[in-house]
Amino acid sequence: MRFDVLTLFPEIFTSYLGQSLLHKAIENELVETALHDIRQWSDDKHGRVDDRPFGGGPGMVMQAKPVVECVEAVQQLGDAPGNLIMLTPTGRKLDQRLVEELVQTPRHLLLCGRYEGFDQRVSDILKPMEISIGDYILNGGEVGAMVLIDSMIRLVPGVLGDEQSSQEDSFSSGNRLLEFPQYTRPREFRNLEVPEILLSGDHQAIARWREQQSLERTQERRSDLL
Ligand code: JCH
Repeated sequence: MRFDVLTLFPEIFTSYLGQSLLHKAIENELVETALHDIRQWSDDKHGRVDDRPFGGGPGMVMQAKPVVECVEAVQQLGDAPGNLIMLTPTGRKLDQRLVEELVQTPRHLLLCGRYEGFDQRVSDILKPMEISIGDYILNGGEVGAMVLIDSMIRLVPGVLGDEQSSQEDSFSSGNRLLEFPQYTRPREFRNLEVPEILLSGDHQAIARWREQQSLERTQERRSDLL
């Protein structure tokens, strides 16, 4: 899986990409990432890529020319142009079903804006897949791009230590229930005991208890999932 990230702030990604799970996946050549600074496609001597909105209003808009030219240059790298994704509050809402769809494609270009977003002609020309990570406004696309990378690499075989765990997650297509509660040592903490059944060694009974907990939690917290 290859990600090309197009952004005005590539340094936002360096700490995240150096994180151990992802770092190992990059070392093992399961994941490849490349950062591209959109400002390098500015033709302005001060490196500006934004301008005031036609029609007036607050804030600035990212200009079409540097963005479109940056995307086209990055598409020329590598063997396939890749799937172009624009992070935007007006896109298709991200959910696990969409994540599972996206991992079927081996290369993605993640286009991150700033200011009040892009000149409409970026979308008109490049026809990107427009994705929102949720109904709230961020200051730019970078956090959304990291959410996309993070949710997708979990599904790349070999990236997680344990192949099963991503399939058993809440929201994976085989599982429509919330996770059951988990416990680890010690058996007692601040007078709170681990449920007796988890210490019983009765694997069938444990599986039934967990299923019941998942159902109750989903009913109470996320009845929209049922
Ligand atoms: C973004 C902004 C006010 C945009 C600029 C680029 C994505 N799910 C999600 N929430 N927010 C984003 C997102 C993605 C890219 C950009 N901004 C800031 C601010 C806007 O209109 C009122 C639009 C936000």
